[in-house]
Amino acid sequence: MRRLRRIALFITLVIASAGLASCTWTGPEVSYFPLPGKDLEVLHSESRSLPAARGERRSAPLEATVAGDSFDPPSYVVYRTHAPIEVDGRLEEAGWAAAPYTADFVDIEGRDRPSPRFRTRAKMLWDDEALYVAAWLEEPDVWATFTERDARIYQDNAFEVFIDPDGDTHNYYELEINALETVWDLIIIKPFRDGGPSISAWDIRGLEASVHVDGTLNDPTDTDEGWTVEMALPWAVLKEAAPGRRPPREGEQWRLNFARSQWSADVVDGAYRKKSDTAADWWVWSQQEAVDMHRPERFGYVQFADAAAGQATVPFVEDPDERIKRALRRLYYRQGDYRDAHGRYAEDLAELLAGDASVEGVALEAELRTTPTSYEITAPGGEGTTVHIRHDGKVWTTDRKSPSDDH
Ligand SMILES: [Ca+2]
Ligand SMILES: [Ca+2]
Ligand SMILES: [Ca+2]
Ligand SMILES: [Ca+2]
Repeated sequence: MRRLRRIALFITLVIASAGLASCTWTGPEVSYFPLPGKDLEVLHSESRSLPAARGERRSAPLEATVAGDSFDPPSYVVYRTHAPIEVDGRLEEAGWAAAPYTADFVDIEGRDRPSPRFRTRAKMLWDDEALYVAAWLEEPDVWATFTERDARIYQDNAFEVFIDPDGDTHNYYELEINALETVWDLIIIKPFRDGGPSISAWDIRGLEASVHVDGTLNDPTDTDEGWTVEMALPWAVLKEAAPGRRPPREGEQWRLNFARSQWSADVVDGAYRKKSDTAADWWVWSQQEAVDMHRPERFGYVQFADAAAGQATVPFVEDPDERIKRALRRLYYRQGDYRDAHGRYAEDLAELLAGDASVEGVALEAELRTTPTSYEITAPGGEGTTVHIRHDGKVWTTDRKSPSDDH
């Protein structure tokens, strides 16, 4: 234990020497946070040395990471619609009326941050053709500027969807839309912390996306109510990175998150002008614990139900392996910090204080295999599975009886 303390102290000193140690830590995982004023880059083009949110700097020694995991992911059961959805931005279909709203969006850094100024909620439905997404964004000043597909839509006020069908944190989709119905769709091969890249040339062929403005667009002379987004994302595209390369089935769960970028604007000569010296607010369905949407392990859970919306109430069922994945994710972050401090990955789980990595009482019996350039940590999951995580963050499950898998 004394040796572990020394290691932790050493890491503390390394962090302190980087000028980061005087900060308060509120999250469960060690990672580097963005530098002030760089939150756009964090969200959309970052390497692992993340810049910090809103001028804050936070970090912590390994010893401080043994606190409980504050991540309490939201879940949503997606029901079927049997009547067609007309994607016109108006949520007038009976299916939408019967579909529940998600919880209200919260600040991207979590519930300890101030509540969003404006309300945002979303709904989902599905049928054999597509996943349907709807959102309501309260907004007194509806404005937008971008008109070209694959522009950096988040630099306007935008609604964003992130989908990781198999939950491995690699190969996930991002879709953004502004009030002019301009979209940016892309696939992220790996989160930027793990090397990326993202590919904007990837398009959701057959995507339908519409906006209805409850008020007036780009007209500051009145006060608007907000805007609604309605979208159809075809399974023909979403299945590409899905388990079995097929649409989901009853009971299956995908990882998904929603976000909203919200900028401040002035009115100059009768038109909106985005404030250039103010960072955006980011409001999300599933909080990310940092100003970084590219932590797919923190997306929410959606479970697909064959029941039609309004016809039944299907309970969400937590997969016990997900808690093991959360514990392994802590070790992944600790390995990254260990490597930053020592120039190599730890070869012994004790060096990562793995005994403190369990999540909510779930026993973690992890094994670590380290090579000079990589590592993989495994742990038994529930019902005969083994859960894996490796140096580039990919996390997956195999059947313990047949260790071969498709990864
Ligand atoms: Ca509609
Ligand atoms: Ca994936
Ligand atoms: Ca694209
Ligand atoms: Ca207006």
